[in-house]
Amino acid sequence: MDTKELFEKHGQGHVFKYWDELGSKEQASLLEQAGEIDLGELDELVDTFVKGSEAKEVVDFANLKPAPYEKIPEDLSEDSSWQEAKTKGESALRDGKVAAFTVAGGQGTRLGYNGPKGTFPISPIKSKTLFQLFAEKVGAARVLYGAEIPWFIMTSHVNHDATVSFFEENAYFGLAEGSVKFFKQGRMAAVDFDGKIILEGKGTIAMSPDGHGGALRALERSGAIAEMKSKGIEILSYFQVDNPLVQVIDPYFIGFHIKSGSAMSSKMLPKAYEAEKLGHFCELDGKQIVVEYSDMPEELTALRDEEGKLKFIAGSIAIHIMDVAFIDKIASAESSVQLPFHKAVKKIACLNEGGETVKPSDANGIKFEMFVFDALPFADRALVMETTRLNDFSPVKNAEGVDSPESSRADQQKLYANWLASKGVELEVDESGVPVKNIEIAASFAYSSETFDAKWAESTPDVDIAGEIYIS
Ligand code: UD2
Repeated sequence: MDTKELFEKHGQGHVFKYWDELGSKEQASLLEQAGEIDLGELDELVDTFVKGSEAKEVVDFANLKPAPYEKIPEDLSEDSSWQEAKTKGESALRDGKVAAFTVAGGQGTRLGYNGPKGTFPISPIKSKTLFQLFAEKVGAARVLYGAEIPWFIMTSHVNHDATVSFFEENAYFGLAEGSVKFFKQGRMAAVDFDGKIILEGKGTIAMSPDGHGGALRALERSGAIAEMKSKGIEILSYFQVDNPLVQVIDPYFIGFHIKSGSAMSSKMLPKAYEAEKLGHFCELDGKQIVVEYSDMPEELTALRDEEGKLKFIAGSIAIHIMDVAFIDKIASAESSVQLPFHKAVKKIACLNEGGETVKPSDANGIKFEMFVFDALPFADRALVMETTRLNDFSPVKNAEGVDSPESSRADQQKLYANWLASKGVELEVDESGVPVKNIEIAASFAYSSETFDAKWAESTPDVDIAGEIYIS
């Protein structure tokens, strides 16, 4: 059966409505897109999410419990369990068992920025981009541990070429070219409210990235997992492209993952307020799950213990450690595991009656995405470790207000000021604790409080607190 017949059989023959008007290149491109669609999978999604009465995945909220987590002590250096973890993490790093992994396939629409999100300038003085900040942290960790620490970056069809060109133009920010590896995530067709695939142009299907959960199968399909296995890499340090404060490589986190025998570990923050847009780490039937903020009933989000503390306090900040063997187990071609899809109702560019592309003013269709944290219940063990906002989390999501470039730059400066204050260098700060004069510390100098301590002891820089401070 040829592709067109197959689409007709699945009630999607309209995808080829304009076939005869297309040139041969456009026909080839349409066939390529069509070939990426798993029609059986799409039929099931339409049955569940479009025709089915159940709009959302059902979680048994009555039996949902908060997930336990490893609490962060006041002073890490005084805590034997944390020091043991650090030692284990450092030796895995020195032994070349760890790679860094960034999911950077998203579209960044909320930020109102058109390029790949990683190319967004975000550091307070030098306006370094997100990608440059991560590159510098990877580079610094390579020097510190004397290991290759390859860096894998997942892009999508929307931003792959622009991302790769950006690294080329910037000489990979000093990292060896072959040590940064890009691969594209998969994509899914969008459907209208009747379950019909949406055409964005006469020869173009409306397709969008399959969610960060698509990372697992993309890692497998791209050959990245095979490459890691051949290099002896056992552990992936996973983070999102939108968070300039992420440590990228954290020996404590890697060590806790190893020492607890976890297959997939996560960093958590106590939620700052009930409605904060973070998923919740929970337990259900002895398995760890994340319930996304939008799926959690308000009465559970607001539930408090006797001390007035939020009961479901553990917020997910999308920083994970994953065993390569675990990814291989659940995402290999032989695996029977399928991460669930989630639906997102969106405004999707489509063709009008006259065959012209239009952007609708109201939501007109559904996109399907997988979430990486849905892999957690498949892990025999899954550890959650507490971190602090200052040291790990200040994402750039919105153009203004909460989680904006402005708030993230302020948080970066608070962290740097905090490091200096620990050495007795007090900067003048405003009422929210942000230094009045700009400050930036390059990862080549330090990318965590401990690397800062070590570098400061080795070569204390001259700091002129009267002006802008850049330490590199
Ligand atoms: C995510 C989490 C939320 C919390 C928050 C922390 C989900 C559903 N929610 O919220 O619980 O942890 O992050 O910041 O994840 N991406 C891809 N490919 C895709 C889609 C996304 O690579 O197809 C990347 C994207 O580039 C970004 C990250 O995943 O780095 C997060 O995606 P998002 O902005 O959709 O997630 P958000 O902010 O709703």
